[in-house]
Formats: sequence, structure tokens, C-alpha cells
Amino acid sequence: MGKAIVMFLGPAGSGKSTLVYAYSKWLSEEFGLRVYKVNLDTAAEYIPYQPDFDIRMYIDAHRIAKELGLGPNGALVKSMEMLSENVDIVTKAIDNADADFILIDTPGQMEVFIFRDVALKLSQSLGKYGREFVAVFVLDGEVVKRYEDYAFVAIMCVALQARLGVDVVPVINKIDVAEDLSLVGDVVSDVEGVVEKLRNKGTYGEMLANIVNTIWLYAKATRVPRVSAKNMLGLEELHRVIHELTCSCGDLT
Ligand SMILES: Nc1nc2c(ncn2[C@@H]2O[C@H](COP(=O)(O)OP(=O)(O)OP(=O)(O)O)[C@@H](O)[C@H]2O)c(=O)[nH]1
Ligand SMILES: [Mg+2]
Repeated sequence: MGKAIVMFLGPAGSGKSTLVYAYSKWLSEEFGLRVYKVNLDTAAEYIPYQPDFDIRMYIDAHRIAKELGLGPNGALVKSMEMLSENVDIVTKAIDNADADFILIDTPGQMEVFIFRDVALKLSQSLGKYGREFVAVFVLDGEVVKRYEDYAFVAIMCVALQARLGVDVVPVINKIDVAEDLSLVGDVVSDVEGVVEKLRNKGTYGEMLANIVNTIWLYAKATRVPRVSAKNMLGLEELHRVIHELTCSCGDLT
């Protein structure tokens, strides 16, 4: 496989860090691939993997909070501003990394990362490094239960694509605790079914049906992988979708 960069995005607690751990373990055990793990969470207190690059060595939100007398949100915003001015620390480390895969873990406070300019700057510079680059949007299975929720996932992914200019793979995590897996269905293979169900749900349903219909016409991911980062489930499916977007060769590795 070509050398790929995969950036994990998603709301606080959705399982980004656990999935970076699980996917890196799976890639090295399954294919013997060398994986370089990047932590960009300036406020992380615990990381379930050993990062090869850790932004906290340079920019630490807790240290900033103490030094500048800021609260947790103020310190995180400040740390992201500092990162934004210094994205080359990250891109240089990645450029020099002797690895097959680069997995990038991002801050729990997704909005500080995405709604400011740091994520955009990073994806613009990472796109130039001759490695394929995709983002994975991790959602907790708890939030994807109704047909309206599928529309929410589709809209979030297209919003991220528009914002960052990068293909986004939606992933539903924590399927080990999902009460009913049929509710966490595969929206991509049944877009028509979902659109049909939404059409029967009043004015907003009609609106969502039209939005979903259009979005999935342009979606790059062919499936929405369902995984359990904790129990290492569904990683092959995740890899298959990432592989489809990052590699034009047929070989799965
Ligand atoms: N049951 C279950 N719990 C999970 C799974 N993945 C992650 N968790 C738990 O969810 C919590 C958050 O996981 P993290 O990996 O820290 O999530 P995150 O998105 O990195 O969180 P922040 O960086 O704090 O936003 C932890 O308690 C994990 O153990 C999973 O597949 N199943
Ligand atoms: Mg995390």
C-alpha cells in the first residue's frame, strides 16, 4: 500500500484515541506494517498508545492554563492557536517518519480543532507530502439510531469534507455496547431505503431525504464501517474503506 496518512476526527469521547491504538495494533499484527502515531491533543491526560510524536512535548494545554491563568477551554483555544502557527513541527515529523502508515489523533474538543484554522492548515500541508491523506470521522454508536441520525452523519461528513478538503470516512464505534445492531445499519448500501424512510417523516424528513440523496451521490466511502475499538472488532472493514480511498492498487496491504 502507498504511504497513507489517516487523521481521526470526532466528538469528545467517541473513541478516537482508542481507535488509533486498535487500528495501529491491527495494521502491524495483520500486515507487519510500520505505523507512526501522532498525538495532537494538547490537553490529553491519558493516551492508550505510545505516541511517536506527541504535541505535548511542545505545546501543553495544562501548562498554558497554569502559565497564563486560563480555564480549560481558554487554554485549549490558545494551544490550538499556537499549533496553527507551528504546523510545520508536525508536518516535518511526519515527513521524516519512516513508516507505512501515519495515524493522527486529534483533540477531544473537536470544535476547537475544526472551527478554527488549525485543522485546515494541517490538512493543506499534509496533502502536499506525497502520501495519500484521508480523515476518519468517529462517532459513538449511541448517536446513530434513527434514520434522522444517518442524515446527521452524512451532513457532518460532507461539512468536514467542505471544511478540510479531504475525503472523510464515517465510522461508527462502540458496537460492542450497541443494543440493537440492526439500528446501526449500513447507510451507504441502502441509501434509497434510508431516503424512503425519511420522506415519510414530515417536512424535516423530506428536507433530510433530499440532502442525504445528494450527499451520498458524492460520498467517497462505499460503506460506513462499524467497529469496536475496545474489542478490536470491524477493523478489517475500516481498513478496506480506507484502502479504497488511499490506494489504486488491488493488494489490501
Ligand atoms: N465500550 C466501548 N468503549 C469504548 C470503545 N472505544 C472507546 N471506548 C471508551 O470510550 C471512552 C473514550 O475513549 P477515547 O478513545 O479516549 O475517546 P476520544 O475520542 O479519544 O476521547 P477524547 O480525546 O477525550 O475526546 C474511554 O472510556 C474508552 O475506553 C469501544 O469500542 N467500546
Ligand atoms: Mg483522545
